[in-house]
Amino acid sequence: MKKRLLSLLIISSMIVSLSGCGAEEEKNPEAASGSAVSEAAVDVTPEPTEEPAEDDDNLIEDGTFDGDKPWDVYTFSGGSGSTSIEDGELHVSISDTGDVEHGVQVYYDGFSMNEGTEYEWSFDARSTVDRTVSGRIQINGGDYHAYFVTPVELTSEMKSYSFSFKMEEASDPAPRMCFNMGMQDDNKQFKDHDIYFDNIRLVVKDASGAVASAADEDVSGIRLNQIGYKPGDEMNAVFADVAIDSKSYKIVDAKTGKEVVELQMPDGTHSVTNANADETDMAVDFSFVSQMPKKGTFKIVAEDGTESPEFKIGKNVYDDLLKKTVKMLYLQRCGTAIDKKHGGKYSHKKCHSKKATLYWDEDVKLDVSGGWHDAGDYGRYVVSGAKAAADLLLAYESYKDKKIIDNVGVPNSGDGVDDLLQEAKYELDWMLKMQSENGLVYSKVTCANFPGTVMPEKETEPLIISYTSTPATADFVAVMSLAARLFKGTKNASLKAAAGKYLKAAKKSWKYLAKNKKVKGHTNPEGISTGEYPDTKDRDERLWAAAELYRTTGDKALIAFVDDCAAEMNLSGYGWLDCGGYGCYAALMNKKLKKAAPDTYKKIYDGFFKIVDEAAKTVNSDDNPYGVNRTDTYEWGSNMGIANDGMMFLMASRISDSMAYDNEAHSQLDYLLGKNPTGYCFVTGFGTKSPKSPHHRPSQYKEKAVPGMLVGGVNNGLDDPYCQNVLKDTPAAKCYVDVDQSYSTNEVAVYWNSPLIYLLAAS
Ligand code: G3I
Ligand code: 9MR
Ligand code: ZN
Repeated sequence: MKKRLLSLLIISSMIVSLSGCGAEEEKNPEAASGSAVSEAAVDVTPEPTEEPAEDDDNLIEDGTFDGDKPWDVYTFSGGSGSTSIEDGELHVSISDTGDVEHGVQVYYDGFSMNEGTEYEWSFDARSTVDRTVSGRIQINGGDYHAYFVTPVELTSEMKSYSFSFKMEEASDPAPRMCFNMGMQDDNKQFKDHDIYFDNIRLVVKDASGAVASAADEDVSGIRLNQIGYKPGDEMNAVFADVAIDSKSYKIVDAKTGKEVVELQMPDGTHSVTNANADETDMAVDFSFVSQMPKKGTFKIVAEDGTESPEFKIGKNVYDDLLKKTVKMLYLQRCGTAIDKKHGGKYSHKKCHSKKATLYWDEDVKLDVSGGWHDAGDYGRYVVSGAKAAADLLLAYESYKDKKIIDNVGVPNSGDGVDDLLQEAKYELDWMLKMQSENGLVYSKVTCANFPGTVMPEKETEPLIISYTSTPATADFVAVMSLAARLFKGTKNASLKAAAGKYLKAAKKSWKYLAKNKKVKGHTNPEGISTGEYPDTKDRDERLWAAAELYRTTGDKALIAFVDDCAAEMNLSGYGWLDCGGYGCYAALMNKKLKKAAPDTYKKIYDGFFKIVDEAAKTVNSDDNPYGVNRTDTYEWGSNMGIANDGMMFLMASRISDSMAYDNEAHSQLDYLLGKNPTGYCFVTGFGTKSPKSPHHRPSQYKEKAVPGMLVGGVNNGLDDPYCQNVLKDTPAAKCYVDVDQSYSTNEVAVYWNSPLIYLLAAS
């Protein structure tokens, strides 16, 4: 803060934008202008403040800029600027406003606002050119509409501004205060100039009208799989901070409330301190209760009356869930129209079908239409897509004898061909188009930036193909080889024809990799801000590629490559980043390898089972009531990690030709479906308590979540501004929030659904 006598300011004609959020505004995430929610009363108190008031009640930390942390700046569409602290003021240096209002946006996140409360917003500001900027307090995500917006006319003289307004919308625990300093309504663009702010204050003026917000209530303190169990499954619940001294509990019929059976706590049941969830937990095993009926819908009732969510027992408990998780992939299809019959509310016109341009050569335009939209965004990425397609193919390969999945409710359902294969084919046919001349595979095709909350066909910015990478290329080889093998074994002519093409493509890319051992990693090219999927190592991908291609072709020349890549650090993972686990599986299910190279086989076998057994130990450890393979680290997309662990255990059972790890696998499914510290069944539309507001553009646009989507889940890395605000004091294992702004906990993705599909196909 600079001590100065501020000049007198009279705000005479304050215009408050009351325009709604039109479709045009939704195009760019940070763009939307004011909504009709806040009525601004302009405070025309022209009192200059010589000494600022005591600032204890300021909701903005260091609004006087006495520290050394400037606000952050976001630039878009030609805008360019930076921030610094200069002489106790926030200095914004702008070299180009760009051509949209939010071309340069300086922002502050980290406060909260309550419905019905009146606020006063004040600050001092000046600019080296006479111009208008837009002061906004807005929702920080979705359509970014403003709770309060006002033009701020700046001159070279430091003036103070003050506004008061009432928060008319629902309380927001994580809004954004910002100044949009791009091109304003009068279409004026500016080049080099500087803007200064000081004494930024937001204070509660009148809280008497505040509306109490409904707390997000837990369904109950008993956590269990909210979908249910098949007869014979291991069944267990966690009593989290409730009834932990219970000696008995009841199972009641959920509909009639009638007691089915009263049970004593099994011997050895005891409570433990669960530091990561900040709870005292008691794991209760009710698996082998012979009195338990084979069919029905039930609840657990603890001694103190606490009730669990409902769960079913029955042979078909997962059928509907499996169908919807596969249908989700169909609804993610790009480059095609989704009709009313199959898409219902989420039907849409053909999207993303224009040719895409190579990032490094604008003269080259390619047809790379097709594939799935990756997640809540509409990008299409090879490494994540390969993982998703592989899971479907492996689920088919492993469980086809148990059931054919041909009733998902997509156009090709009921044709006698497994829907998992057809859905995977949709992605693989797109991936073929991503193969470049020399065999290297392009990493992704996206627009330069993420779009606003629009349906897919409304994302019409130019499509850009990013650089090739060796991880993408090796993934391509692996999944094409796998598909070729499986498709060849079907009776379907179109799949058989595809098998030939896939194998040819796999060999071409492998040829490149075999000759070029150097890793070519991937990072975002400058100016592209969509998903990065950065990866700088490719030995795990190469292991998978060589093992899968060898399993399909029997070409012994590949053994040396398998052996070469089979070092311990490359043997784990089933994700877009680490995928050595797939390589192990391809190698260890291959009798040819065992025979031709027993040492290599043993090396991989030992390495793989070391990982599996360590994971099983953690899952089963006494102080780990939720039975997952992790303690204090929940990364972005942890639900994928947990589903992947489930796959790993099932694969270990298959490799060892036993059911040795099936219970551990089921425990991962239980976590995803409700036996976790958040009490959420993490799949939209399923369970007693499930995500309602996923970060998924079609769901956000339609204001109703597509059913059957697994959200990312707990993430104590707090990787988005919303959860940074709201979850900062939350224990690790509970860092999840069902709000669409929180893309780092509540987004969905095709490759998060796919390992869940694998688990459900196995169940
Ligand atoms: O590799 C480290 C690991 O060593 C460490 O133990 C762990 C602990 O946090 O972090 C690991 O890195 C994480 C990495 O994912 C791998 O799991 C990063 O912290 C984390 O930020 C990173 O998140 C990824 C995110 O993009 C940001 O890059 C997610 O996995 C990935 O699923 C997500 O993908 C996005 C796409 O970019 C765009 N489309 C939507 C999609 C889903 O959100
Ligand atoms: O929608 C985007 C999501 O798919 C990504 O996983 C995420 C991280 O890259 O980013 C989301 O987009 C947000 C962007 O990163 C920052 N501005 C807000 C965007 C949407 O809320
Ligand atoms: Zn599309």
